[in-house]
Amino acid sequence: MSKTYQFANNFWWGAASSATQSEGAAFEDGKGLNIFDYWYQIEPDKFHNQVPATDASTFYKNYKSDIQLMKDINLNSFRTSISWARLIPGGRGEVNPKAVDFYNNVIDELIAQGIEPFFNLYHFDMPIEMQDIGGWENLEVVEAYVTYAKTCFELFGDRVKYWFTHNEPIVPVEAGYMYQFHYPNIVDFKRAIQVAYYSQLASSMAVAAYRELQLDGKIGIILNLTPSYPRDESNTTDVKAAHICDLFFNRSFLDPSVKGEFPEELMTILKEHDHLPVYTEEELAVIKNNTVDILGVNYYQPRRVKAREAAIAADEAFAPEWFFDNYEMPGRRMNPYRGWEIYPRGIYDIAKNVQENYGNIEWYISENGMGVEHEERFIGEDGIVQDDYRIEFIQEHLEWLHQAIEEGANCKGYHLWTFIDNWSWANAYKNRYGFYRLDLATQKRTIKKSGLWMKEVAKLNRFDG
Ligand code: BGP
Repeated sequence: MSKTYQFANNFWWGAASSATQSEGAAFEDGKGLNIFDYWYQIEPDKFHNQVPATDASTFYKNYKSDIQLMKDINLNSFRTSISWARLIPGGRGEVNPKAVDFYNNVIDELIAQGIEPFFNLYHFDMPIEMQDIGGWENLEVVEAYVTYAKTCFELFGDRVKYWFTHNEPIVPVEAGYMYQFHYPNIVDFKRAIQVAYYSQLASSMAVAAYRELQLDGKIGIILNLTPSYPRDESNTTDVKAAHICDLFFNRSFLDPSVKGEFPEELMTILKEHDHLPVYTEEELAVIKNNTVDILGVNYYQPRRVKAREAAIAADEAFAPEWFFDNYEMPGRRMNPYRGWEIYPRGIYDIAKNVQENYGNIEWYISENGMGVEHEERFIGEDGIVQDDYRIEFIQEHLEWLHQAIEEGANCKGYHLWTFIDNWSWANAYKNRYGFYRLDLATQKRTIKKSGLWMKEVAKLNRFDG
């Protein structure tokens, strides 16, 4: 029997992207280089098919017609970011007037089309000059970021009402300082912890700066909350492994952002292993006093873990992997076109956790989506990608989200990753996610079947499941 899933009239139906992943024009109009622009210059092979961010989908030039495409499918919110290196080339000093014009134009156009701007300040794209002096390991960079954040609030805060300090701050920690996925490709867990701590401090200081300006809006942080499930719920060592994984990869930012404190258990583990970051009591007070108003949640797939099996080798440096192994659960449902697990119920579990343990703070899905390699194989005779798999993916996640909302979860919106297929860090255009297909050669945008589906859902605030 079919059921109607009705959402609130003011629910945000949106899509998400980020500056570096959509703007293109990486070297134009005074923009400075960020770590990805620079990394491409020295190691182009690290990028899928050697495609750089310069080839992102030209939102810098086509923002007007792209916003019209959002309007065409009835989206009422758009989550993107400001490029620090475009607004303040080099990371500190003069503001780039062309960037101010660009972001003003984008904001004004979104508002004119009835689309709410959700703006994030930092999406992995550190200005290279800031990285050169140590990136998030250096307090000077934290201060430069806070000045940049304040500049954004002053320039755009009269119209942007939803602000976020970071997107997935754990990713630069893991990708840049633990697992060598992103520049600066360092493997050093002690340094990773300092990066995490100063990223959190930067976020809390930006919240303080926002509050001082007394603007009429809300500020939060976007976290990739990844539920970590134990192999065996009845095995205490597996359960403990999942718990520690959650402490390291979710609660390390969630707790200080929402509750103002790092989890005590996490601090004890770090202390025992001589891995506490450099910190001061004044900084901890800033974190304590500047918790967020709102939360963005990115959810793609869960993490499954089991108790670590191998003994710790004498020369093995301390790392989260001391406590758990990843677990490839037999029979788990995989996305056959990208290799990530599909587990829609995870969104419900996140919602319950936020409701029960984080004061039921207002939140939004700020990213959720299904990446597909070689999506051209699904283009139908009418030229439209027949992405029924994506419709099914979105619908199932929305069904679980709907159930959580019915049970009191304070989720106010859903943003698909992404709007038009976009460039993605080292993966470039490998995985396509958009409501619109992007033809790389011509830059032509063509709606997909999922875009047509969302057009109806966003119009009616409901769908039949
Ligand atoms: C998220 C990031 C996005 C985007 C997405 C898809 O973690 O916030 O910026 O990259 O993942 O990633 P990918 O294109 O690598 O599949």
